[in-house]
Amino acid sequence: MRTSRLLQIGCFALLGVAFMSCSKTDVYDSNAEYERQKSVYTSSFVKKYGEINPNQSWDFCTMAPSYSLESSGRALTRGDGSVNADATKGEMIVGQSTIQWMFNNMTAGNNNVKKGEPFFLLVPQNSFTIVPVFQGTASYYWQLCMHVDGIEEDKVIWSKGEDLSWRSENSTTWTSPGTGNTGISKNAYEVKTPTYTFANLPVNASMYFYLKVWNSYNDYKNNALNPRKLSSLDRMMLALIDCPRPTNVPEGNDVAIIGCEDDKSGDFDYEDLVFMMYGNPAPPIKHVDEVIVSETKRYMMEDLGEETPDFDFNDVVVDVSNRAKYRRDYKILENGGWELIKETKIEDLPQLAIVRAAGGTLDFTLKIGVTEWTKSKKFNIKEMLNTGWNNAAISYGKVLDDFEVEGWNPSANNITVTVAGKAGNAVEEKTISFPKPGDAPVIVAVDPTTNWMKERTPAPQNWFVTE
Ligand SMILES: [Ca+2]
Ligand SMILES: [Ca+2]
Ligand SMILES: [Ca+2]
Repeated sequence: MRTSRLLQIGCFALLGVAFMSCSKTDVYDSNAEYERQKSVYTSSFVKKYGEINPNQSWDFCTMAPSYSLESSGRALTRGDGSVNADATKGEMIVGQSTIQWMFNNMTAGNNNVKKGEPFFLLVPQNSFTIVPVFQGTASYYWQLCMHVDGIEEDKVIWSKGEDLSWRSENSTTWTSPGTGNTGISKNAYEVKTPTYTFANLPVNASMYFYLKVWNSYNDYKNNALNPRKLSSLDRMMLALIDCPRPTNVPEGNDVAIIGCEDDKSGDFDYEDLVFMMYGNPAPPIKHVDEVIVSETKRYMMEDLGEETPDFDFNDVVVDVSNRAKYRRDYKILENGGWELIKETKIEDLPQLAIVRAAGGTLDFTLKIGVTEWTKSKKFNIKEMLNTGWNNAAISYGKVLDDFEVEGWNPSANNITVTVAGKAGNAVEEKTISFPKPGDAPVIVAVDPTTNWMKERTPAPQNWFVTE
């Protein structure tokens, strides 16, 4: 009784100010319901992730530029059995002459940036094989990935340390460098390594390699935010095409050696990972004449649809990009190689949004800048899309839908999501905007290299707790 009298008094006192909004009872109730949901959410968040630092920003995105080629627009999926990025795995022993050749051409600690000209490749008609041959000394953890135009999901070819071992000349013991700081020794006489043969990629499609890099193996295991993506399109790799053919690569094959640098501010010796690529012929290596540079934020949201929040942050996942197209001019060298002379912006491209996942069961409308997108216009509201519900596979390259955006300001994060009430209950409808520092996050912004969570799996502790 006492409480309600106090409330009454408060209401009369505020009457002059609050009259306009009080008269619209539906809006008033809706706000009250939203405030209630937010406070439930906040206390659940604090219980799970701990007290919120009042200065904590929920924008973790680095806006690191990422490089891509203009797509031919062919959409090929794994559903088409004749075209896929699956490799046949084998094993090979790489002998000392190849390792020595590599050491001579990519001496550890030598700056080889001049050899690291940007490149992409074309898928040949024949099969070709990728063979890791060397792992340098670095605490970073990485995966070698391949993007092929027309194939939705990028392929992880090989992860650091995987099935790799070496032995010195007079030893019969094979040692694995593992996932940590240890590299392959300079005393390596032979390297025992997996081989990956690709035979079903779309012929003549463009492809490129990149390393996805975490600071440590633990960071990878804990799904740490914002792994770096270092690409052959951005001179983070070098290709040497005159490598002598090792004796156990069949005659008729061309052999290229590709070296990778794992750090944008590193030493550019390109020997952090070295792999061999062979085929008859090997995939042609081309210079990149036009490249699209994107700065992308991945927004991941909770729709506040659950009484007990699950913090899977996959109820809406949308990538929004600023993009521009650049032309690159080269000097063509006598040996057929090339040297990048300059890079010129040709044009700004429209801002682009790609809806990646929608793991909620309430309809919603995204508003990014001035552009709107509503789930029910394209999908069944109840369907949980690309979040691994019922053990379905998540495709992190999937484009559920894409659309041009106007007026997005990445530093203002002017994005909202209006979520319908359960069973269309208008009182429960709410509009969620990007959280202020110190508020419990209903939306977070990350790099597009960060994978979203599987359905009902809470985001890891390390996203929100920094020690
Ligand atoms: Ca290096
Ligand atoms: Ca959720
Ligand atoms: Ca969900």
